[in-house]
Amino acid sequence: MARALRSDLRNVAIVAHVDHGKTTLVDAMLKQTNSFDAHFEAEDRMMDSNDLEREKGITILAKNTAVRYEGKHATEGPITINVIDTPGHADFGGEVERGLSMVDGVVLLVDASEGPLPQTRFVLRKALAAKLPVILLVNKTDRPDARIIEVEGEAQDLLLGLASDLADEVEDLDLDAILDVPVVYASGRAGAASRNRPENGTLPDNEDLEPLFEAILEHVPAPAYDDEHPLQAHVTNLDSSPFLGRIALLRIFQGELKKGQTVAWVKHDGSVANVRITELMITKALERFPAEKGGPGDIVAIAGIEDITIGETIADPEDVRPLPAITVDDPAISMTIGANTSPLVGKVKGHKLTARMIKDRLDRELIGNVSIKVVDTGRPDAWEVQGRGELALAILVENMRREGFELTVGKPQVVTKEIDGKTHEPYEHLTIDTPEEYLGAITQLLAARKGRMDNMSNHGTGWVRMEFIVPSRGLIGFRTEFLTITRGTGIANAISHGYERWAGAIETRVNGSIVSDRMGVVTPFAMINLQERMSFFVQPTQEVYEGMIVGENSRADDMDVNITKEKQLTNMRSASADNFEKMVPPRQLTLEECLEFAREDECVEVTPEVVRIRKVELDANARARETSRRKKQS
Ligand SMILES: Nc1nc2c(ncn2[C@@H]2O[C@H](COP(=O)(O)OP(=O)(O)OP(=O)(O)O)[C@@H](O)[C@H]2O)c(=O)[nH]1
Ligand SMILES: [Mg+2]
Repeated sequence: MARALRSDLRNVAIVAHVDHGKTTLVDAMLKQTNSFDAHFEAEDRMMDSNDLEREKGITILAKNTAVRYEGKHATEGPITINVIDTPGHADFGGEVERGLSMVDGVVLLVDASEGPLPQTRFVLRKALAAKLPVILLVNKTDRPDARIIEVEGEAQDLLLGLASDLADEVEDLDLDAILDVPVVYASGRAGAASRNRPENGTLPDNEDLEPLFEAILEHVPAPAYDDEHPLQAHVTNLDSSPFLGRIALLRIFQGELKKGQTVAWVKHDGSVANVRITELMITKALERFPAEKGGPGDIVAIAGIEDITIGETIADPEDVRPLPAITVDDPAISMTIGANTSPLVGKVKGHKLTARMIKDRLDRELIGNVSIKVVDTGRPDAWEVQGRGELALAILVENMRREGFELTVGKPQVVTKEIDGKTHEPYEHLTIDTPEEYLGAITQLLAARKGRMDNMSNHGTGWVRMEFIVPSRGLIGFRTEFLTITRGTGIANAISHGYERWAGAIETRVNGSIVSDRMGVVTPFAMINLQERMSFFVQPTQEVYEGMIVGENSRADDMDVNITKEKQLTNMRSASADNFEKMVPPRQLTLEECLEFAREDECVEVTPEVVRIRKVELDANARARETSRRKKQS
């Protein structure tokens, strides 16, 4: 047996905190390697290909692309660089972990103004624990508020800190290599990179990405393999196509995989089945092309195995050697997703309504999404879905809604654990950047949510950075209030901090709900009469039902109102045209805002057309009885 190298190949993942410019950098890498035909119209953030990604402007799924580098540093012929673009938002951390299982090195992007943030730490820790070499890329040097030297220093400190943290956990960690990381300065948007540090707010002194490609070729090792080792490939991602069905993305570690070949498929439960690879594809730029075979180090897509899932192994039937399972961090937030039980269910024809359809859809999600779990609730029409964070779960609901589902979604809750007989709950490490003037208000807000300050630093620019350790529960519904307090200027980022003791009751929303006391249609007359004491979420002419929440009270308690009241008109001409002007425009809540708003006894009705908040118990009398019963108890 002899060790060999695929020197024509490099596998690298781009990792960073959210919005630091990963996907934009990949655009530039694609363009500068002539990955497209002359007539191809390159867009911005090409890898963010699904609808929600484009709308929200963030990456949700890790994706791979391949560029063929033929530039001046490819001295021994062209080199294929497989590039994995990963999401930066902490809720999709599971995607990053999976992305790392495909590569031999990472480019760690850090925004030249924001510096390392919680997710930077998270991804860097994962990369170092997997012993992947790191290239530090200080990005967006063109930002007028760039502070390049400081940010570089902060990144080095982070590396040092993590390396000494990990030294005990990870065997033979190469500390010297970690501390000697190559630094590249870039503006991904301008497609420019250099090894020389630019002045703050300016572009690098070189106008293409050659220095980055050079660093990748030099510091990311070519995939190594053993030339007599039997086939070993890991399923790292899934996709589907209308023609080919389920597609599995594999990283081949050892041996060769050919189209038409029969291989051993090692499933999660340890069982092994022989299957035939009907189709094999390789990625070039944004598309997949049929191919005959793949070798060690290659990332290939295969079709023909309908039930294959992430983390499973494809091996040689004669000599089956399974690869280790891919692990991801445990989910922290859960919510129930079930059939729509509101009186307005199925108003529009053709929606997906049944519990069966919902269960099938959730089961399908489990296959491609390693970071969620589905748990039985004991009810036939609702399931508990657990994920890393609120956003991850909201995205699932949003996707289902677009596919035509009607759902009832419960308030997000935390997933608790019993440790030594005591209840523990998940905590977050929250980093806040804000203008100094809001410091007091934010400290108060977090104290109410049981957060404790861990660190505070003043950039000297009128902005402060505060770090808190806070129960995940305290962050449910946090964002809306935080943005109000900081007038939209504050930036808050959270990342898992593990489990600690249950922090006790947290009061998140001080105002009560306004509940419609009957079914009907909202009238402007009723809204104008009520608006002094409350703010509304509904528009005139919108349909409402008993138990539906139509607004937020200015006091703490809930209030049932008739929002369908008509004005008694004696004279048609005095109709209320003038009144309309007095009407305060209602607040339009997004799905995420609705989920944040809902209290324990409330839930959210989701249909492709509307999102409504409602009481779990719709009947006003039943609710009143329950309230008085609880008052008596306490
Ligand atoms: N000034 C400046 N802005 C940039 C640069 N590169 C990207 N941006 C901007 O930064 C924002 C985020 O860019 P993305 O490429 O989507 O960032 P990302 O890291 O992929 O974000 P996620 O995938 O959601 O984590 C966009 O508005 C870009 O236009 C740069 O070099 N300079
Ligand atoms: Mg992105």
